Amino acid sequence: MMIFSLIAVTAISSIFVIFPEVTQAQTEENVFVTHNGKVVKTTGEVIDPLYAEATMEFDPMEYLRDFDYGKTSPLPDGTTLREYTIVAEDDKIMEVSPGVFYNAWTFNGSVPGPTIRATEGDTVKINFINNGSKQHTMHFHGIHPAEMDGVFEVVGGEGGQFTYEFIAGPAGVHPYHCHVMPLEEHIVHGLYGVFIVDPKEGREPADEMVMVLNGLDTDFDTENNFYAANTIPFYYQHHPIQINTNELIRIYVVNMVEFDPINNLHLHGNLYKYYPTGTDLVPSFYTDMITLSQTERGIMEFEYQYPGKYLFHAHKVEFSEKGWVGIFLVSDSEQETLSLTAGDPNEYGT
Ligand SMILES: [Cu+2]
Repeated sequence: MMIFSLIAVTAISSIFVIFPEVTQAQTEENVFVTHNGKVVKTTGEVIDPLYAEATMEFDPMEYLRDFDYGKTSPLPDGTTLREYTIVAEDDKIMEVSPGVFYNAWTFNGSVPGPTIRATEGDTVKINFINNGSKQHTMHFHGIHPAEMDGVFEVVGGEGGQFTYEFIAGPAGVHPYHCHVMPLEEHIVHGLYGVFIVDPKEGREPADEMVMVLNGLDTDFDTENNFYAANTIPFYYQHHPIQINTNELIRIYVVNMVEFDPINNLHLHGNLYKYYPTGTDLVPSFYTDMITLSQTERGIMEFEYQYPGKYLFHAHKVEFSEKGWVGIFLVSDSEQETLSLTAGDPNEYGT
């Protein structure tokens, strides 16, 4: 405990030395020394976690299967209105790994923001409130009018508001993100999330999950220091995702890694059907490996035949060794069914 405290104090003190003061929003370059002694320049804002009051917690297991369907109400023409309130902030500090602090910019207090879900043809209404110190917007990928694109209608900080309203479509999985310049900075700090549009006819029932592939530039040198599926490096390796044999798994995967031109996803002991962008109901590939550029995304579907532990990870090994790796823990659904029915006195008669 002593040693841990000492390490923690040393780590925090070294951050204090590296970031001696909270700098104000500015456009001139800051020159500073990173954790590993490299001297770098950045126009980004450097916040000292010791002096930041707003900390945030993020639970990747909860995020994985959490879908925000909004507040629904019927419209006179028989279609559905879905309303969401999204609040942007840019002062949160998140401990992404022990002793590693990150100035997270958030939609509704998390990175990624909430997974917004609607059905094709629904009217989506987003009440956007910018409580950050900088200008932010919400730019959705998909089809919508120009003035709903979240690019030119910049929303000022300290309470600025804008209402985005459009018809959800096309069916598929799309990213949303802030589109204020410098874009790279606004994205890499965490202002992004997933927008799922379900086809009108629905999809086959499945155990559904969202995986946002992200990178964390913790020392502001425009290179990622950590990689992850859903923000926390190595999280699903230490907390395997529990699934069952012979059960359809559907993953909505979105690549939001900046700085590196590609990312990829390899699944062990299995292959998956892959639907690029999720816009077609017929899969384009049956593979164990996809490669994704920035904001490329799609839907993966698979079932495990055999129980056990299976890795999934970037096959760009640098990324997996810096955190983008996880485990599916597959339970035998047959055995579970057997053990449940074995105790049923009506099963064999009395
Ligand atoms: Cu922004």
